[in-house]
Amino acid sequence: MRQKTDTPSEQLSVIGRRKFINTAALAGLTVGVAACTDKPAGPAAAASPASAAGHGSSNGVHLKPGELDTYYGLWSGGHTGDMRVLGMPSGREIHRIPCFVPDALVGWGVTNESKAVMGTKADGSLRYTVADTHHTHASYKDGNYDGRYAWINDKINSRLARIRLDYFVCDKITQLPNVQGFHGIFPDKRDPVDPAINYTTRVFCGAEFAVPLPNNAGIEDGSKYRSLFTCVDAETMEVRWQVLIDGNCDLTATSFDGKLAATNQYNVEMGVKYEDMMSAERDACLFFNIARIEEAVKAGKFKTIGSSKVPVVDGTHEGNKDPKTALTAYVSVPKNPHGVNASPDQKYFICAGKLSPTATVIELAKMLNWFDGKLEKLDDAIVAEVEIGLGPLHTAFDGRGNAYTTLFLDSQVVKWNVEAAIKFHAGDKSAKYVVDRLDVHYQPGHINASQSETIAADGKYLAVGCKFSKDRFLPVGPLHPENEQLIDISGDKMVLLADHPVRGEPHDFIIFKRDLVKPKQVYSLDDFPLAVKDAKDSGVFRNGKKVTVKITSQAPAFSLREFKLRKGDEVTLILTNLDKIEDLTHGFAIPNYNVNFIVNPLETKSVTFIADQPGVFWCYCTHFCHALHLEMRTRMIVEA
Ligand code: RUQ
Ligand code: CUA
Ligand code: CA
Repeated sequence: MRQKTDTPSEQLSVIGRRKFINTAALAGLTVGVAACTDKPAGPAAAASPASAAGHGSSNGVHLKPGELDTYYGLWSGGHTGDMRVLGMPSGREIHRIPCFVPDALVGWGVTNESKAVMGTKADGSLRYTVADTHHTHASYKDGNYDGRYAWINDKINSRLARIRLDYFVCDKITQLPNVQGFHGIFPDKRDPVDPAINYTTRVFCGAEFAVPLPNNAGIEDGSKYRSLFTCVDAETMEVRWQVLIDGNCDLTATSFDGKLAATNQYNVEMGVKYEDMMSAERDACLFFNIARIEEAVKAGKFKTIGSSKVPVVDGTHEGNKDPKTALTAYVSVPKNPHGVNASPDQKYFICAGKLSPTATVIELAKMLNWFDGKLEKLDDAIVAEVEIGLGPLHTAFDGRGNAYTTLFLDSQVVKWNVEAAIKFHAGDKSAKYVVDRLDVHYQPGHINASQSETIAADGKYLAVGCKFSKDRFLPVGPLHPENEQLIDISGDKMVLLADHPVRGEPHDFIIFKRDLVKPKQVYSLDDFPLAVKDAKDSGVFRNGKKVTVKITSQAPAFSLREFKLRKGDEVTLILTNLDKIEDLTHGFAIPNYNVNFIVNPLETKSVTFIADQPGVFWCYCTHFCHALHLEMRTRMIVEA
């Protein structure tokens, strides 16, 4: 069992013993993972759920039939390329929102409407069918979520998708120019200049991999590759501007006043091999002065790269030496940091150390002072750099001054007090900043608390995305699920409440109060330009070889009992679901034509295909809708 440490001094000695930095870090990583394999159940596992009964949480986790959750959770699905919607605290998966990759349930990537969002090649086929989602965050108003949008990234193809939180569907996808390995995202929380804009209007995107600029120039020399930080307009989803930087981007954070965004940098070395990327003792947390960047763009102080029209401003060291005009500031943080998170008291950004056993606390007011020329040394903005354990990755908050950081190598969550850490760093060695430690199972990456990065952080639940589940679930062959663990943080001690196996490979997530979104369950016919508003408008409309089939669904029948086509026709089939009551969804499948999609109440969708196979094809309803669901079909007759 891992030794628990309570006082900062005890903790220092233990960390000292286990300390590994420099070149030992990678070896340490392997040892850390291996050592966990036969780790006995920790104190947390031994604590019975009943011990949480005092907070009422254990009851909350196991909802009675018919009871609803109190929070929504939005989870990125990793390289399944989707977003998951969970009810919390039960952890029940309620929905998957397809965005970047095709989805057979709803026909995402099959219908013309979804293909238009996803992007197609000249021949009409999908441009991409793989994706790797990492981070998801939602739009803000006055420092809390406003229920309009969520965004999610695709690291493989550098795409940003937007999810409408009224219908829980993806409505726009933007591919970022000039970058690869788009990783961190965060919406801004208000405008840096205009006080009337107290809500999200920008989404910031960090590119992790450096590439030649443009990507067909200077291919061999890796030291010349560059990385960019990108701003996307939250409404139009157009790319507004980019910043050319030294080093790379990783995770992203934004301040509550709208003035600052930051990304942690683990590759200030600009290395192309991992040994190079971990050769420096310190990397950086790179700050962006949003108002100044936008002034520079307005003043025309930018260039463009290759065929992209996006303005690119200079955020390099060289171009930003004078604090009073600087667009960027590189704050030094220990070796290969990972997450950067904004504390809900609006005062700090916290960088986790990853290859350093530390967390670094940067005070935002001091950063603004530096940009005003009033802070002598940039690194004086660091108000704490304290040891918390091995492999720190991401940090969540309870709104009571405590931070919760995942320790990948220790397989723990450490709860630490930010103000106490600041005191300790300032020289008060009696300041006990580590409040609690809890073993998790195993190797945690992302972590988030209910309402964590909002001014309404409520300190109730903590979810931890454990990358390895090892022995926690029934074995199902070589591929293990991940283990999303739920922790009660309402008391002084963290209490482990539940394990949930999840299909690979969730990364980031947010958890927010259910009343912050107002989901709609029935569409409006007018939302769809192609809607077939009346069953009487159904029929086959021919224009040479181009044929439009208009059809409606109303349980238990489609408006056309049969429709006739000729071999070689280019067919666009439009289906409107005229059922207008909640939960009455129909499906439409065409055998041998690779077509299946669903239509929700009052929704319209279309598909286009060539009628290249003559014969009779029973198109049938694939979504259970009625006692006569099996009888709900129509005949597509293709004449040779
Ligand atoms: S990163 S495990 Cu892709 Cu979110 Cu930190
Ligand atoms: Cu309509 Cu099943
Ligand atoms: Ca580094």
